[in-house]
Amino acid sequence: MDQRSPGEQYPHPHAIVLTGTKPATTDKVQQAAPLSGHQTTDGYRLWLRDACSCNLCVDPSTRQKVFETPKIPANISYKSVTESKDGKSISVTWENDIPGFGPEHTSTYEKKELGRYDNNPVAVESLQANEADSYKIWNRDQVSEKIQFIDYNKSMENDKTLFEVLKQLRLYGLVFIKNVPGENGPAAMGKRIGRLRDTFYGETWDVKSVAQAKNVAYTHQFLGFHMDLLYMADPPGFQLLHCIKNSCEGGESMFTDAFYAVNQLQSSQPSEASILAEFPVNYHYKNAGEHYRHAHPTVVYDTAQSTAKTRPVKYVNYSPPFQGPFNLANGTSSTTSLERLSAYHDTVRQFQDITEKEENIYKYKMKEGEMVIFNNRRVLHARTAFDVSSGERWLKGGYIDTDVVLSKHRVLRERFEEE
Ligand SMILES: O=C(O)CCC(=O)C(=O)O
Ligand SMILES: [Fe+2]
Ligand SMILES: [Zn+2]
Repeated sequence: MDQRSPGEQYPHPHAIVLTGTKPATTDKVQQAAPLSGHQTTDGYRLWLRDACSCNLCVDPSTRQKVFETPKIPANISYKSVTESKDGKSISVTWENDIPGFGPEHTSTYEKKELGRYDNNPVAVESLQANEADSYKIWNRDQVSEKIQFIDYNKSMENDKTLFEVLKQLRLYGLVFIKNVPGENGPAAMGKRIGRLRDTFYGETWDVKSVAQAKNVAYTHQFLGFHMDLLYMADPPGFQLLHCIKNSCEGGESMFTDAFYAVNQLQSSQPSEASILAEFPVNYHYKNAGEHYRHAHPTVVYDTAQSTAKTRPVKYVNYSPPFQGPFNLANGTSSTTSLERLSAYHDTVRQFQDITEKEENIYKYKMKEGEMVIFNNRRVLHARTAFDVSSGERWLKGGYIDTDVVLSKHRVLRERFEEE
């Protein structure tokens, strides 16, 4: 939170408060060396000033930016640019700096750090779990080779092991934890990673077959491939399911990589695949005193990373059991016209065919004491029917937000993968 009111001056003891901006001296040649090329442009000057993270510009305690980008004068320029003796950093002083910043303000930048941002819009986003070059799409054989069952105690006690868990999630969106004690693995793991997402199902919830179930998951029926909570605007990024009892016949878990299916469609029918990103699908949950609804397209591309050649997928939204009727714009050329519905239907059928092919499904009957964690915006989950007369089945579930997982991942990555 910003404690200052807008317009209040910057509280630096030595700052000289200017009330206006001086016009730039046009007769003075800019001393921009050792900067060169695009780094001498007006745009880069603005970028560099904005990026200063000295103790005057970024509060050392909160680590938050103290000035606002619009306050940078358009005519700001370099007073001096010098390179450090070891050549690893540069220091800049400013002409026409932001009002309130005096001559003592020196901006210092690590060249390596500048390079990270330079000409690389992806650099800042490169820690995204769904980043194109960091996820590996899979079919059954590929994931079977890579899937890991990681020891619970090790992942709780050892940060490097937890990093392995998060890495599996980033790459494949699927990981298993074994030797999970007690009856609430999601609560413990949620706390270990950060915190669980609380929903109307509770912080954690029980997947058991019950009478008058309020969700198809809480029955013994076959449950087809789906994602959870798509009737919300921001569905949870990750889901945890801890198997406490599974002595019934049936009740096998199935997982399939929806990104793989999109990828296959894209390469075989690029023109048809695009409708998956355009046609909105309604999801709803209206039951037991709740009424949630939200529309999502089946595919969301990561526009921040698109190039002419690739269209990396950011999310897939697919959850047939929770679908509501489609909106219709009869007789118009709108996204949701009847014609477009037919085209959508055609393509989503092909999408489903791919996700349901046996060679694309990782099928596994979870044992007591095992917990699966998967990316709910990428990997579809399903389970086979089970026979309640033959035993007992009980899973404990929970959700974690993508941001929470990414935050932990970034912190651990910095420790264990220092580039
Ligand atoms: O019973 C299962 O294995 C999965 C149930 C389910 O889809 C869920 O809890 O989200
Ligand atoms: Fe589910
Ligand atoms: Zn600064």
